[in-house]
Amino acid sequence: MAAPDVTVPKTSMTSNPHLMKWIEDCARLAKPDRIVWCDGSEAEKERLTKEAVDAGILMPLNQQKWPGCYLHRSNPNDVARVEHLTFICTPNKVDAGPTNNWMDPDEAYTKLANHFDGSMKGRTMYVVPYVMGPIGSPFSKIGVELTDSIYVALNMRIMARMGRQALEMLGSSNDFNRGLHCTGDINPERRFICHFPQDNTIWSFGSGYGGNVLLGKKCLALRIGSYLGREEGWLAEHMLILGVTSPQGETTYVAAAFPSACGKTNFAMMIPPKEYTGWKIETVGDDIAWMRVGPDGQLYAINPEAGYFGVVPGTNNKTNPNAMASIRKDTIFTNVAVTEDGEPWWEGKDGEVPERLTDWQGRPWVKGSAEKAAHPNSRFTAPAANNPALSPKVNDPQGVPISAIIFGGRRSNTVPLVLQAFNWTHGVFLGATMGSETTAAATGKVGVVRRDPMAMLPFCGYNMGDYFQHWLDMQKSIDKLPKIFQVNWFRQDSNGKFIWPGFGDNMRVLKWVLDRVAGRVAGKETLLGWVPKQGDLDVRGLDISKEALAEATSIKEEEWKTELKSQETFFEQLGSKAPEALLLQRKLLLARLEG
Ligand code: OXD
Ligand code: MN
Repeated sequence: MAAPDVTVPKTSMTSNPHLMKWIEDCARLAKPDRIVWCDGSEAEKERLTKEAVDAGILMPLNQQKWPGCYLHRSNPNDVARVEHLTFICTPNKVDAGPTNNWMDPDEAYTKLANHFDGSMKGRTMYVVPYVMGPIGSPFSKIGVELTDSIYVALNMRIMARMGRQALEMLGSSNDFNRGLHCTGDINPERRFICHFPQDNTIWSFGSGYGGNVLLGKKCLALRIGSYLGREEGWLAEHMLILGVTSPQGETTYVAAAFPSACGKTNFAMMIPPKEYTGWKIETVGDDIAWMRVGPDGQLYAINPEAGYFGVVPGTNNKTNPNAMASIRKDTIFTNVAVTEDGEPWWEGKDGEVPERLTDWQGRPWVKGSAEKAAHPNSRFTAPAANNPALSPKVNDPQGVPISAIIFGGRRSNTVPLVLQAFNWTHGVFLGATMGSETTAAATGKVGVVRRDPMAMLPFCGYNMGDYFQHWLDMQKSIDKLPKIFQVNWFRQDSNGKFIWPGFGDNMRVLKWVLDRVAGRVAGKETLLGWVPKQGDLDVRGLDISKEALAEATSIKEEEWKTELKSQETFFEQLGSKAPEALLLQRKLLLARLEG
């Protein structure tokens, strides 16, 4: 093979031979003009930001009102995750399973190498070392992303513990995720997000959108993470983590899975309603939880991320004041609109809709226009440190003990407001049979119900049947099992209006969850699980009629018969990998329904 045109510059940060060799190999393939090590320093951030502004990749927003905030406009064909172009490349197709796209690893490496070949000519390759998880934590994993995107380097600096600290933690070890990303020509025909779990490797080509290119997030922390979790006996989940402290000072930690753009960030940063004076919610994480059994037999969770890559539209001082505070400085906005005064704007922002804006594609926009000014999947990348409700435990290497796990889909019908599983296996069944209406976070039709088990359909890096079995098996190693719940904030009335107010009022449901965890209230047994007894769901001060509450919590047998059919189709797809214990749960429910 020809000698590399560009040599990897020496750095005082590392001389790790495995890392050097891999960077050399990638440079030989992609042929960048320059290679730049990222150290994660403030000075580096300033330098890269200036370069990005000069190149038109970032646009400064109004620096008086939004200090350190910038706007990035992505290519309009590249605004969401591309599930149909995301592949799990395991030697055997069955190991990726029927819910993932699969490519043979040799074929994938060859195909993508053709795209990567010379793809960084004239460009800089940034070496972005990062840690997912607190520094020095036994939960944490190290990754290095090679990217030609300055936007990726700057976002990774917010989303992960990036730079020198990662190389220090890595030392001379060969145990790191190898991520190679090239923006290419942003041609959807040449876009591939390929995972090679057996090599702890990710190759991403042809996109600049966060979920496809910030490789620590969905690719490492969920797809590769879930694969490693099964091998090593832990769980990588699409879950927020929050701590809730009672007026008596007792803190309980809860993890909750919701599909993309279904309010994880809002729930994780929730401010309880005025009836809950003295209660406090603190955010550990808003998107991903890594959970392991601790020495005391409890399940502990960390948030591997260091920032929030959140959906902007709908965020305001009513729905999420803590998110509003989090994005007020040092935030990168992607695909929002801009006011004439250089402020970011989006649908659902506080205040009047401006008469005139520049829309997310840089075009003039006038009030009343049928088109959205901000893209429905426009995003903020904000440092977790900005969050006024940040948990003091966020950097704890041991994580936080999880007492309850909540599964919640976006369902306009069928699924009641809240219920508790009868036991762990039933809880795994509730998670495994979750359905949800699709959102703008992924390309494709919005609002279609699909099965989205544990909100992991797009993120499970191996066979979904094996994943369910892994969840079932975890029971044996956890002495104090978290209680499992299912919620649905999104039920609609016959006029298509949401019945439950959601947002801060979800505290009322969370309070019942806590009461059940602590054994403070009894539940009412139904076909589906335990639900609040009459009067136990606290609706003090809430403007909701008895009838509406009854509708939000109702269980309609006809709807459940349809639901069970859809569950059956899903389980059939998994063939012999569908665990017997879950099939049995479905049969038992069917018997209860028909009994
Ligand atoms: C995300 C997603 O960006 O789930 O978190 O799409
Ligand atoms: Mn997510």
